[in-house]
Amino acid sequence: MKEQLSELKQRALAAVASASDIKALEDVKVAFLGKKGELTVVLKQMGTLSAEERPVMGAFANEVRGEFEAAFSQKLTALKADEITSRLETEKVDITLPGERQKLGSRHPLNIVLEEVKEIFTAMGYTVAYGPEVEETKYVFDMLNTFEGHPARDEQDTFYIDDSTVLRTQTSSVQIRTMLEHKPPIAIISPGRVYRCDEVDATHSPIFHQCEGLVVDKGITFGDLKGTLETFFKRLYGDEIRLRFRPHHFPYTEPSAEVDLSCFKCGGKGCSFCKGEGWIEMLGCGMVHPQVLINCGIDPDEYTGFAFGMGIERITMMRYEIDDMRLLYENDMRFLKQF
Ligand code: 2NM
Repeated sequence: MKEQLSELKQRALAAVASASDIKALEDVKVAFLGKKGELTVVLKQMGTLSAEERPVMGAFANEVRGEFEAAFSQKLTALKADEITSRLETEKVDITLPGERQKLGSRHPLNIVLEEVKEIFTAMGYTVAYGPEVEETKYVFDMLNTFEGHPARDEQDTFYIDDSTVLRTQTSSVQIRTMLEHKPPIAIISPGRVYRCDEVDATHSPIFHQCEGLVVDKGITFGDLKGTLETFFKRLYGDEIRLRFRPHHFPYTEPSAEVDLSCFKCGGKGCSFCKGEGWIEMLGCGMVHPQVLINCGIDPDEYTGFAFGMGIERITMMRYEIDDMRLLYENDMRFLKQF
């Protein structure tokens, strides 16, 4: 048995030494020390030995097992180290290669301008108010004094969901909702998306953005409206800009006006951008019609107010000298990267 064990030991150690990877090494262990392993089989034969031989052979067998296990764990450590070395070799990264620059987005020009509009008005004490884009006709038309038969209500001009629901054509419905919910003093702007049945061209889009404003308090006058808009546009476009108020008509304001700005390109002399006029039409405004105040539960003998509405696209196009509105919606990177 001693020779058998010696021979086994030689073979086992040789097998450990020649194992080329961890899997092969584990297989060697199973072949010698597993349940049906060669050494296990020999150890089971111990019972057939005489009482004198048994402890001697037992001690020798344990020595063989000890040597095998020592060789095994040494080889395992070596193979693991080899594996790390070869992974470091094959997976190495060249840290001297130039990095790939992260492409940063930029803000959309409409958002840049809207943020600025909001900043100017909040600095003047206004609150920003929002409301639904799918809106009840009573908030978009009726309460704003825009009754049946008014062209703005026409199916040709407005997207109807049903008889009493529309995609809002202006954000005035937000002003109405605010007046219904809050007592004066009120000073809000209501920016947001609005919808009109228009064909797309260089100056029209069925979806565009508006920012309306509303101030209601005791003793508010047309002079407050003029001063507010003048302050606003000078902060937005610079002190050189001049405003011109022209009489106009809106059902929800009385008196009403349209406001032109002196052309930012020629300063008012007349050029191709302002079509020789020297002025560019910018927004509508007026004193809130007493009936609109009454509709919202506000006493027009006690309170007066002014309101205005402007297109964000128009302000943006003037600000950046953009001559086609479609550029604002096409998301062409060559255009957007400039902002
Ligand atoms: C405009 C022009 C003039 C306006 C009026 C009101 C309200 F609710 F107070 F009656 N909100 N917005 C208004 C006035 C809007 O847009 C061109």
